[in-house]
Amino acid sequence: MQKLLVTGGAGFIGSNFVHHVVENTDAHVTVLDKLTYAGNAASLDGLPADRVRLVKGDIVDAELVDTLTANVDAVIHYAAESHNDNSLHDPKPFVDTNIIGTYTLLEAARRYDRRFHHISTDEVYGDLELDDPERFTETTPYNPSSPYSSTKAGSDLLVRAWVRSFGVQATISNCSNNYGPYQHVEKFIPRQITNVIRGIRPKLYGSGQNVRDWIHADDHSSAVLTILGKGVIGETYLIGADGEKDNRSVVELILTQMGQESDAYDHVTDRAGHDLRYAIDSTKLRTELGWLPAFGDFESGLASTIAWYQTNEPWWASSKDATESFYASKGQ
Ligand code: NAD
Ligand code: TDX
Repeated sequence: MQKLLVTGGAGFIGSNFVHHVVENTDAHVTVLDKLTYAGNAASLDGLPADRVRLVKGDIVDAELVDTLTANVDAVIHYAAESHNDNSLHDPKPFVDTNIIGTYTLLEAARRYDRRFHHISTDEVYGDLELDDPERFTETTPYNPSSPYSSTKAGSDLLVRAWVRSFGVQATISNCSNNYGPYQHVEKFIPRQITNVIRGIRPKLYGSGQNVRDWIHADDHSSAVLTILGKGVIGETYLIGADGEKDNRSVVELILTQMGQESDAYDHVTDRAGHDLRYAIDSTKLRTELGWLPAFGDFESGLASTIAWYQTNEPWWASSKDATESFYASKGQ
């Protein structure tokens, strides 16, 4: 596959994927991105102009999506409204982009018979108890909690139906929480890192016992390339790197790695409907497709992420004040 259309390629995980593709393949990439508050063209700075092209546009624009899809071998669909907290305050953009946008792309993939890979989340499975020995697998029933995760679940089901009903050549991956460079400061890890840089105390929702299963964004990218190359059409693959950590431990690690006291954080209002724990069993991807994560060690991945935010303040500075004003208005 030499020509790829990457939707949401100016966002966090999409831009990491574009960097990964340029570094590890010969493919040419067209990025389709609306450049919402979460998109940033600067995340693609430094990439070769003869290999990466950015088209500003909306995935619900069927005419534009058709034109771009007709000219590539495969569509890798990252674009989404991605933040749970926003979905609790204004769900409509989540329905528009995550459901109607995915529908629009599927119709184009169907029309031009293009390979399609859909990027999704472990949140479609709901949450687990802290002491549950089970982890999510590809057969766990869908049970999403938030407007965000319910629209992602809906988009996954559209993909499955388009494979079965129309023979669209699609695969799906559901990944756990990503961390790494280019993540918007609204999200947990970059919010706390940039808070410490700005002299603001980190903010932990509720008790902080909630567990997330962290994976470096570059490992997510290598998994997606593996699925594009070797994945079986119609199959779903869970992506995870055995990175379970409770939120309080992550905040304490950030503080100590940044030279602060480990308890120098505040507890703030909890998220409504806050999922307790996510945990991924990625055995299928590892045994059937031979994928392995490269970033085994969360602490060193976190240290390099902290260093990235320290040296790239111009990338995030303009979003920081608006993000913190929004959180402050919600008591968070
Ligand atoms: P992000 O919010 O950082 O980026 C989303 C990108 O999509 C932005 O560049 C934005 O401008 C673009 N976009 C939004 N609406 C659009 C539209 N209508 N048309 C075109 N572009 C549009 O999100 P992210 O964290 O990089 O997540 C990317 C994908 O990965 C999403 O599908 C998300 O559900 C999934 N995912 C994220 C995580 C995570 O930890 N962040 C984990 C698993 C899965
Ligand atoms: O300031 C904060 N304090 C805090 O305690 C923020 C922003 C979050 N949290 C908690 C909430 C979660 O338990 O940290 C955890 C992680 O929060 P987010 O970064 O908002 O991620 P999450 O809600 O887990 O969802 C993420 O992973 C799955 C992505 O945003 C989704 O797009 C992806 O599908």
